Amino acid sequence: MPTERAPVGRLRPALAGVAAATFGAGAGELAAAIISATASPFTSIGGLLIDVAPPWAKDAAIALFGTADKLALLIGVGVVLVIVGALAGILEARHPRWGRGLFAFLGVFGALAAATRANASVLAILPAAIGAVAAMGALSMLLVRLPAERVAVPERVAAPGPATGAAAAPDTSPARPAEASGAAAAAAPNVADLDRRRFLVWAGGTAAVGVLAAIASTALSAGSRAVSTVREALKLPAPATRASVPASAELGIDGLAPVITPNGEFYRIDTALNVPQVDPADWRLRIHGMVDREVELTWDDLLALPLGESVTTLACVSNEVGGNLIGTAVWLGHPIRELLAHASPSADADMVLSRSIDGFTASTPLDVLTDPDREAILAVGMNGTPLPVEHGFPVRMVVPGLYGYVSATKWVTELEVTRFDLDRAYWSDRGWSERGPIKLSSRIDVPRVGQQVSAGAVVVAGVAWQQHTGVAAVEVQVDDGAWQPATLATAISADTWVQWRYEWDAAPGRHTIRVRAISADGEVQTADRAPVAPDGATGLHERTFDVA
Ligand SMILES: Nc1nc2c(c(=O)[nH]1)N[C@H]1C(S)=C(S)[C@@H](COP(=O)(O)O)O[C@H]1N2
Ligand SMILES: [Mo]
Repeated sequence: MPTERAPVGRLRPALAGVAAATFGAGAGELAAAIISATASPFTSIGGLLIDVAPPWAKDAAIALFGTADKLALLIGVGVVLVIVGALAGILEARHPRWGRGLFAFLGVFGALAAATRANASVLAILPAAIGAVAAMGALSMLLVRLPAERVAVPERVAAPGPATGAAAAPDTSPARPAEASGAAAAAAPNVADLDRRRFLVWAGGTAAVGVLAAIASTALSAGSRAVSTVREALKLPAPATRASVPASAELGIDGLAPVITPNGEFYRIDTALNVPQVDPADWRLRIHGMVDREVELTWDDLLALPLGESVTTLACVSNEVGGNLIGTAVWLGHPIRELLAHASPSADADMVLSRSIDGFTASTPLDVLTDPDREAILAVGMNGTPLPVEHGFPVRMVVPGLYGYVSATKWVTELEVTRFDLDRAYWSDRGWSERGPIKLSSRIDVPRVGQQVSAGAVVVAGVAWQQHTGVAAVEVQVDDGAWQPATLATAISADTWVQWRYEWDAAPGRHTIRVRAISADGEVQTADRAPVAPDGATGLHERTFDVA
């Protein structure tokens, strides 16, 4: 039967759909930048995926993309958006309303994702809703502009306007036999070319507006940039007590991790897709739960308390043997035990669940936080500056001896005194141990991987750690020889890593160097390998060199 509904091609409707999706995404991001940065449909969908992803998927993403895993996720969300957009275009061209329905569904999904983010307000559903409506509108608008030759003939004839008025041109095109019937088909070559071009201009323009809106949204979320401005203008009070880093703690060997890690080189682990922006003026810490008195603290309250410097090595439970998810800083802060003493925890409490503005939580044993001999602090400073925004500005926790996931809450806003048998923290819900004391470990930094090693005297060097216990000795093994003592630099304290060096008389050929640490408790670092999950890797770090 001649075209009641002509076969509609797929390419242009798909293009229209992708353009409409881009337009909608741009509108949604722009709305989020104006209404609430945390309601960005893109990042809230990404964030939702991170939170619901099974642990193996996260581990695979980290293995595949390393610390670029978040970027990979956002690109993935973008690719899905393009695919769904194309699908919506094709659907809408065949079954009007189905494509728009798909966009509506996407909008509901985005709104749900935004509404379930930590600290979401009711306004959080707006950007996704606005984005979906924009995409639906753009899709309808583009589909009526689909080029003539692809549209059913009756509709063409019925369509008023200058395009049909130009039907005087004779059909000179043998290339379109399928359309060689009726007045509209006779007009096809010119009109269709014009329509095609017009369609591409509209589709391209729609997509471009979407991209521009997305760019504008990143510029507009500069509201968030205000926090880094506040931070830069900030001057922390002078420390009441200073930490001393003995010169002999630093061996100064090229390629060896410096004993104090510069802020810009400090590793970062975040569950949140965008770095939380907390203005100190709005910051509050609430200590509540199983306590006699609730305590609330403002930024000014905290700065008015005595702030002391302490040097602590922070380590991530996801650090592989030999890995670099570890760093040491001079932290400035106030002991958490003092604040807990004000709150007066009940006798049967055994855990503090700290909570971040981004929804992250950590479960820290109460006795670790109240230990008078351990500098578990609310930190405001890192290596002489206010905390960098990405390291928890304005306030984070630092607890010597525990992996970061159970202790080092950044952007901390709540300490809930509770019990391990009542509450679970973010990572404990995802298969990691509820307690995370740092395991004894050591690493070879020098010679570096791939470095040319010549026969003769070769300096081997690295770091060793077991925070809050301390390292008594480090030993090195060449091939299958006897374990030889390395020389230790001065340890800053038991809460920090210590550098070590070993002079190796290297003979030509292939050799493997292995390192192990012995703790102040007399524990010898085990050679038994354990994976990072659920409570930290074990095994010995080794490197193989071809000595020339
Ligand atoms: N709010 C928040 N705090 C957090 C995390 C997080 O994802 N969000 N990661 C934790 C983990 S797993 C580690 S190892 C340390 C890392 O701190 P850094 O990023 O400053 O090195 O922070 C901890 N605190
Ligand atoms: Mo971590």
